Amino acid sequence: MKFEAKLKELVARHEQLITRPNEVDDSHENGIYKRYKNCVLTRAHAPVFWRYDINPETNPRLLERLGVNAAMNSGAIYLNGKFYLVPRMEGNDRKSFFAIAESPNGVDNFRIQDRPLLIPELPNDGTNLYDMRLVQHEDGWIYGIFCVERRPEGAPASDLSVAEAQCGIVRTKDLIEWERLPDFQSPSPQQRNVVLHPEFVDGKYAWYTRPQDGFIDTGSGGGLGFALSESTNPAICGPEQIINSRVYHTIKEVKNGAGAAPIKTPKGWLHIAHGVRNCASGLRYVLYAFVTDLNDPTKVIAEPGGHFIAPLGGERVGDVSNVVFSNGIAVRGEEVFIYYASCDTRMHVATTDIPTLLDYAFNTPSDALRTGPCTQQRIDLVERNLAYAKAQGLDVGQESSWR
Ligand code: M1P
Repeated sequence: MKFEAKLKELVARHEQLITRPNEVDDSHENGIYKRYKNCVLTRAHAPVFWRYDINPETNPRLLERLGVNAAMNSGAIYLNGKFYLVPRMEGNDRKSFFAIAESPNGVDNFRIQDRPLLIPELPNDGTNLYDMRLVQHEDGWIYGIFCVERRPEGAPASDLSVAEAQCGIVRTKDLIEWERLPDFQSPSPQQRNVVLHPEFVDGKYAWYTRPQDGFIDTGSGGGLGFALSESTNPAICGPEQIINSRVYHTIKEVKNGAGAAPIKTPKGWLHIAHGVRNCASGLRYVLYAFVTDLNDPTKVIAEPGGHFIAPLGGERVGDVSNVVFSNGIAVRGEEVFIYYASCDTRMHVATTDIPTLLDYAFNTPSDALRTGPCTQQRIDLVERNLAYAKAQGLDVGQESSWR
C-alpha cells in the first residue's frame, strides 16, 4: 500500500475506535454498578501522530517510531460539562507520562488532546511519574497528586530493581496551565497512593497516605493512613494515623491504598480503594469500598465485606495480570463514573449513583473474618429469603420440596 493510503487508513481506524459508541454489558449485572462492553481508553487511543513519523522522507516505510504500550490508571474529573481523564500512558520504553482525554458523556468518545502533559521538572526529579489523582479542593485549585519513582542514592549496583516511591504535586485551575509544587513530605520512608482530601480538616490540608518501608512491600506500614499539613506549598505532613488497616485473610491482606479522592455524600465520605492479596499467580488487586464520618474523616462508619470490583473475563489478562486499579472517579450530580484500569494495560468505566453506592456500603454485611460467621451471614440471608418466598408464593429456584 502506498504511504499516503496507509496513513489514511491508520487515521481512519483510529477515528473509528475513539468514536465507537459504548454499551452497558448486561452479562455482569449485580445491581450495584454497570460495566461496559468497550474500554474507554487503550494504547490504540493514542493519536497516530504520537506514534508515527508521518513524513515520507524521514519514514518512507511508515514505521511506528515511538510506540505506546498502555493507557491505564487515570485520574478523572467532571468539569464544565465534560469528562476528563488524565491517564498514565506508558511508552514502549516503560516510561509513564500523563495525557488529557476528554469525553462529552464519560463512557465513550474519549479523545486524547494533541500533546502529552509535560510536568514541570524538579531538580533530581523521578525517573517515572504515574497514577495521578485529580482533586478539586475547596481552596480553589485542582490538584494532581501522583507517584514519583526514582532510584535512591546508594542503591546497590547489583540490584537494579531497588527504587523509591514518593508523592509529587501539581496544581491547575483550568487543566491547561500546571504548576509543580515541591514533593509531599511525610514521616514514612516511602509513599504511594497519596490522595488529597477535597476539604480542609481543622483548617488544614488532609491527606490519605500509604506509608511503606520498601518500594513494593508496605512492611510495617499498616494500611491506609491519614495526616494533616499546614500548606500544599510545601506539603509537610505530621504523624500518619492508620484509618483503614490491612487484615489477615481478606482482600487487603498484603496492602491497600486510596483510590480517587472520596465522594462527599449525605451519609459520609465514600471511598473506593484497592486491596491486594497474594496467591500462586502473584498479587491480586481488587477494589473495595468504605465510608467515613462526614465530621471525622478518620472514622470508618461502613465497610462492606469483600471486593467491590474484581477483574473479570478479559480484564484478568494484561501486562500485570489479575489487577484492577482505580485512581479516578467523576461525579455528575448523583451519577458516579468509576474509571478503573485492568492489568496495568487499559481503562474501563463502571457507572452507578450515590444512593446505590450508599445502599451497598451500609447494607452489605461487613467481612465477618472467619468461615463460621461468614457462612452464618449467608445462611441468615437464605432463611430470610426462603421464608419470604414461601409467604409470597414465589418461585426463586428453591429446592422443590420446600415450595
Ligand atoms: O501493578 C499494580 C499496581 O501496583 C501499584 O499499586 P500499589 O502501590 O498499591 O502496589 C501501583 O504502582 C499501580 O500503579 C499499579 O497499577
